[in-house]
Amino acid sequence: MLRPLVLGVLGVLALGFAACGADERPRSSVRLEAAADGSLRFERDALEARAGRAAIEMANPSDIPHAIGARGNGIDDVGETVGRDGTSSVEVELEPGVYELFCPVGGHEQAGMTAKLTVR
Ligand SMILES: [Cu+2]
Repeated sequence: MLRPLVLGVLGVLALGFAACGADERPRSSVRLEAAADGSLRFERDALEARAGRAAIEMANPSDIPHAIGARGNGIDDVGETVGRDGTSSVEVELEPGVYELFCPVGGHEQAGMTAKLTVR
């Protein structure tokens, strides 16, 4: 279970966003949930956030394994896959623009498990 998380952290480091030193803790969190009824979607398909370091967290109330992924503006990162009552998260440095949130579990994104994140 730890490996995807480690890879996610390495991904962030590789992108250079963690290189600023002192202030590496997320300043805000963006929360969403997977559909509770097991359908392949998030509860919301559009979210907004402020620019800055943020934790994007997806709670999974369903029996279907899910994870959170974020891409856009040079970010392409996925959190660990979690089952019922788990939370998948990624830490990212958000800049103004539009990001795509998605579930990287096989076929879920293609089935529509996506959400648009607009950062101002
Ligand atoms: Cu999924």
